[in-house]
Amino acid sequence: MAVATHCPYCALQCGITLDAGTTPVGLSGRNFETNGGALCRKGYSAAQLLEHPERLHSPLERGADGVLHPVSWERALDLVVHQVRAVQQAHGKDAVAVFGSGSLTNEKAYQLGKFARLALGTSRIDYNGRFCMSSAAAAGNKAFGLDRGLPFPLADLDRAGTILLLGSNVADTMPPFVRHLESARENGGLIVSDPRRSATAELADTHVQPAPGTDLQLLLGLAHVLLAEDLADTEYLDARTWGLESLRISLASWWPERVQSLTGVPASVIRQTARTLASAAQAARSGGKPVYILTGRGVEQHANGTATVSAAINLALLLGLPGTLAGGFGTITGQGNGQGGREHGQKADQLPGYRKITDPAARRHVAGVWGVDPDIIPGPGIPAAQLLATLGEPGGARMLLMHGSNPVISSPNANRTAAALRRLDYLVVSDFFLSETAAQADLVLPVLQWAEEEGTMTNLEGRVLRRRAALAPPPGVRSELWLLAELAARLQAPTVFNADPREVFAELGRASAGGIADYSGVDYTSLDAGAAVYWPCPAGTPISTAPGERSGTPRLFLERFAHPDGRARLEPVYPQPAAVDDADLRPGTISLVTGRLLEHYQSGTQTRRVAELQQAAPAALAQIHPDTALARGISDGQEVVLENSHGRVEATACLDAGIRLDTVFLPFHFPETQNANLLTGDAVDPDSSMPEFKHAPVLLSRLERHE
Ligand SMILES: Nc1nc2c(c(=O)[nH]1)N[C@H]1C(S)=C(S)[C@@H](COP(=O)(O)OP(=O)(O)OC[C@H]3O[C@@H](n4cnc5c(=O)[nH]c(N)nc54)[C@H](O)[C@@H]3O)O[C@H]1N2
Ligand SMILES: Nc1nc2c(c(=O)[nH]1)N[C@H]1C(S)=C(S)[C@@H](COP(=O)(O)OP(=O)(O)OC[C@H]3O[C@@H](n4cnc5c(=O)[nH]c(N)nc54)[C@H](O)[C@@H]3O)O[C@H]1N2
Ligand code: SF4
Ligand SMILES: [Mo]
Repeated sequence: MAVATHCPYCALQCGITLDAGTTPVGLSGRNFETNGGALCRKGYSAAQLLEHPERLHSPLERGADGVLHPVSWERALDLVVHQVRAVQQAHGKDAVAVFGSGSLTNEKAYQLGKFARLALGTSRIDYNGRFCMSSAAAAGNKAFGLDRGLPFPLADLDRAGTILLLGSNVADTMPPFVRHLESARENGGLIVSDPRRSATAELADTHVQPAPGTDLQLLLGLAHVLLAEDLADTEYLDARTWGLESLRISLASWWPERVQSLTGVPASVIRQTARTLASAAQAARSGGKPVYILTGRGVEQHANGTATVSAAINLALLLGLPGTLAGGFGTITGQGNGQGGREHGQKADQLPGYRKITDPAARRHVAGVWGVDPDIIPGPGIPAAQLLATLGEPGGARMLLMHGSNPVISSPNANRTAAALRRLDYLVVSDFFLSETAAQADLVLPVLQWAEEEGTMTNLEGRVLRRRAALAPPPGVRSELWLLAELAARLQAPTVFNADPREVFAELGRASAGGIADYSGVDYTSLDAGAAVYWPCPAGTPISTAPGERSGTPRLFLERFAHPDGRARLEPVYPQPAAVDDADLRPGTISLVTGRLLEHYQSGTQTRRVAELQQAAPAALAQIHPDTALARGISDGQEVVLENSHGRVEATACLDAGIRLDTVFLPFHFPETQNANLLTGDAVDPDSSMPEFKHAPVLLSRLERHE
């Protein structure tokens, strides 16, 4: 029987039809608003992982021989409970930590947060979205009082005349997204900022190539020109924002020639771009084509990531765009449930509904839904990079439960993470494959994949979608909701944990009611009947199931921003000098930028197991400018070494004149000696705790083999 569901991978959540009646399971693109029926190679091949021979079918316990052996679920659950008790008795509640994921359904993300706080009584929970959306979230919260990646339906871009896309390579990371850039392209208005000529930059009418980590200065320069040339929308600024005067002061010294010297983007291009944006915005206000500013990880995954997104939002506000039909600002969420995953309590400082864990009223409300005393809910924990770095150290956690991340590959300074995981007393990893992190675990728990479970995901537009089961659970494999419910009961949690996704969603709705991300008006029945629902959607909101109609809040901020006074905040930002280890200030150092290839997803646990994807991109290629290579005696296809004070990576040179001379690019999908995160450091953004993934000083040389 054909089942309508969505792709397991990224936040575009393309529509998919699964047919379990065929062998192998049939998978095809389904006409859905974000993808128009198209899928990328990852989506098309996703069903191959359902019946993959390396799929885990039994819990695995590390024996005295150091090897992982199959054990029964009974034993596995007992082991977890025994270890939790032993570790917490010896070292306190916070000695057990939980790490979640933007891949989890809303139901699992919610349940994991509740499990950490109530069943374990620990404050130590955070998730891999910290590595993904945190800078955009921090800046969105400051400016608008609310963080929803796109505060408008993606289809709104289909009318755009101008799009400024900063640090996003959707042509590789979300190929069907490109259709939503077509209108701007036809208008000659697609402007892309990327230090390399990415597949997306290739599509642009204007490609600016700032030095890695300098988009902040570029954006300050653009905003400076708007104010210096009187091009800002003062009527909008007066009516809908606060802070113009302090913003003006902060921008005074960012004249284009100074910005050129820091970014490498010519002053003339900065002036021209600012004027183009201003005239397009002015035209849009009088009924012309809308103007959008969008950010991706390229500008967010820096120690100045939050400041950079704030600068991009300031630019959009100066142009009078957010909260109008003349355009807007948005950030392109990454993981499948990167949006919902950041709303329901996986974050160290958060309770469901995007509530603050430090807010007494929020604690009372959520405790009421959970049927517990608010005082037993722990306070805020610590962010992901810090949580990982301190494992096994005094004050750090000694036991870790991992759900949906593979930090041996994907966390910054991977050598440090691997050492931290080794210091743990006990590591439990839930996954469907033996990821590099699972391979280090004391206990591995096999869980269901997307096509075997029911649930909801919230896509990059804030639209709540149904993930549907097309296949029965394989033998030996359990759902994570079942797992958490069983463990909670055995740990004598002070409240009930339901294992039925529909029930959990209804509870999540109640817990989120009155919060920023209010889901209380959403239910499975209306989603199943085809309703397009965007949060916030408080209980009682009329829901339409008519095709083409939208319910909830498809467009945020049209009347007011989410701050109590309804106004957006202009946030003055002052660039801070980059923190670089002295050891890395050597002559000949260039900037390592990391990111994604079309064929692979994240740490590669899934896509490196799909033969056609693995064959298409089997190993790490280092993208290097031919002149940079020539100066180091490197030719195309040769083995190279990249090194710095954190580690050393081997890769194959791929010469490409589209990348800056001072920059080298590596994908982060590969393990062992090809793991790009061996080179990323410990710096994090002061507001969001986002690691500096996109900028690391490295020395590049030819690999000399001494056999
Ligand atoms: N194929 C594939 N698709 C994916 C994923 C995947 O792993 N593989 N992951 C999903 C997830 S979780 C995410 S978060 C998204 C990420 O999607 P994107 O943000 O599009 O992906 P990245 O490749 O991380 O970075 C985008 C671009 O930023 C550029 N960049 C690096 N440093 C800078 C800089 O300082 N300034 C500017 N302007 N640009 C810079 C890089 O050269 C790169 O082309 O993709 C989602 N889709
Ligand atoms: N150098 C560098 N590093 C980066 C980035 C970068 O651009 N450069 N990007 C960062 C970003 S944006 C992200 S999002 C992270 C992502 O990196 P990770 O957090 O490692 O994410 P995945 O590779 O998706 O890992 C998910 C793991 O969970 C499993 N999994 C998937 N779904 C489920 C589920 O429902 N339940 C359970 N229990 N397991 C599941 C998968 O099999 C896989 O092993 O990487 C970050 N790291
Ligand atoms: S673009 Fe994203 S959601 Fe769509 S098929 Fe590819 S991985 Fe799946
Ligand atoms: Mo991400």
